Amino acid sequence: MTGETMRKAVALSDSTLGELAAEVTRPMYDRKRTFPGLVHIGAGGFNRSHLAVYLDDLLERGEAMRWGEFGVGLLPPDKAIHEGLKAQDYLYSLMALEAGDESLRVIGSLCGHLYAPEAHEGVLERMVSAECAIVSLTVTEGGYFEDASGRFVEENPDIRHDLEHRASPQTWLGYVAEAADRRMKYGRAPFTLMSCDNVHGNGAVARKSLLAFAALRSDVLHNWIEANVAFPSSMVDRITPRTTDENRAMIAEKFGVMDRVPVVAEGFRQWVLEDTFVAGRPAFEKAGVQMTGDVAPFEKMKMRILNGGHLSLAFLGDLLGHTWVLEAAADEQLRRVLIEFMAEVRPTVPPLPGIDLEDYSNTVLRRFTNPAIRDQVTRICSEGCAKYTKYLAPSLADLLAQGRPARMMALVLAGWLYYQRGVDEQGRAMTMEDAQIGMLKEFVEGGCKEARLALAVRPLFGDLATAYPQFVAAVQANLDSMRARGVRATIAETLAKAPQTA
Ligand code: CS2
Repeated sequence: MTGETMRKAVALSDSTLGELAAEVTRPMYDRKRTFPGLVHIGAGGFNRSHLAVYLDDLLERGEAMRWGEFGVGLLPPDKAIHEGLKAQDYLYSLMALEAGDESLRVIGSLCGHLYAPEAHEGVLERMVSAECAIVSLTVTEGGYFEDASGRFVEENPDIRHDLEHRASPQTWLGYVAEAADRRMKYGRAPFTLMSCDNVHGNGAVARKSLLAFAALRSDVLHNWIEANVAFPSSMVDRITPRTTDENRAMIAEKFGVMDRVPVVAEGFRQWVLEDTFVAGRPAFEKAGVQMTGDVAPFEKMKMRILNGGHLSLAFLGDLLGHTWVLEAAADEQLRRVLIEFMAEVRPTVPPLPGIDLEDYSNTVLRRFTNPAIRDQVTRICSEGCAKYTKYLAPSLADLLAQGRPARMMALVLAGWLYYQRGVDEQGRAMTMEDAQIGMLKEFVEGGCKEARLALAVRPLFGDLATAYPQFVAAVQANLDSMRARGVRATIAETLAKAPQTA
């Protein structure tokens, strides 16, 4: 847009909604009449491109004014989100990006937000309030305090802190357990705890962690939660890159909206949700949520093909110098890696009525190559240890147990190991973000040469090193080849051996 046509951006707030350009969608319902029936921990980009949007859809339909969302931030980066939202009457905009079709929608479903480290009691009050019927979570793959064997990591310092400081916790577990304890003592109805994380069996995982934590507080609390709280599992999906200053500038220039905390996402969204709620729920199905009795097969499909597929591009892509997922997916060699990787893991995904897994894979490829979405390769690479465990390890275990080829897995895994050197093929330092990387210490300190040193780390790889020596040898061969001849030559060689998919 040129200087002349550039409009003056309007700072987002309740009182300025009427001044927004006609093309900007905004809440038409009366936000003052919305009640926070749902308290959500982790109102970052994904929550605000997904759950909050479904709630906004329902509010727009006049379906249920009691199902607004009250957001809670636990971590330092949430402070800026809190301040931005507060200054904007908890309004924010969502820019949906599809090639040639960018749209902006102001979302009104947030009724409030608190930055928990500065408002412990306020957060607890919200969760204990009579109107709160659902506490929901987006705390990431690593946020459940369980190791790869599923053990609750009770020695974690944050968990110890929360056991000792019940009224000023740091983790979601501390808050939810204390809120449940107060509800129990006040004789209030329980709530449903709904995990919205991209974790296999997210409801069961949340339940297990919460029960383990509650048991460390008291048997009575543990038993009350076990008997009263429901934990629906779900499969959630919407690619939501990190918001950048460039996005903010585009929203101001193109749509005339000045928003401190906007969210950008692809147009596509999907939510498959188990229908087990104890204290009522919004009519999610009216907003396109697929309510089901068994989410597991949907999760497998999504995590193994889409999230695994993302990883198949990301580490190799970063090594080859790509900044954006789109760029990586358009790189002819990496595109083939992705296609072959998805074909390799497909047989480990159970059939789903009405879904063709090849079509699903093609949609994933199309979504990754959405030219309007600038999704960061570093975002996908971040927290690789947690992601490896959730998105690659389960399909690898099935492939090996079923005696199926795992060539692309060996390449991708070698790529991840080679990536740990921290420099790309041009010798540039890459951005490394992984809270659990200490697990690969021995391998990294040994110069990232010996796959065996990594693959013997049981919390990540279980008994892989002893049970499947041939696979270990294949990873080692890829790693040696990357060191000796570079990443491209190694990919080319593996692709030459892989079955050629369409
Ligand atoms: C990505 C996901 O972080 C990742 O590794 O694969 O965030 C992905 O974009 C979402 O799961 C899409 O729903």
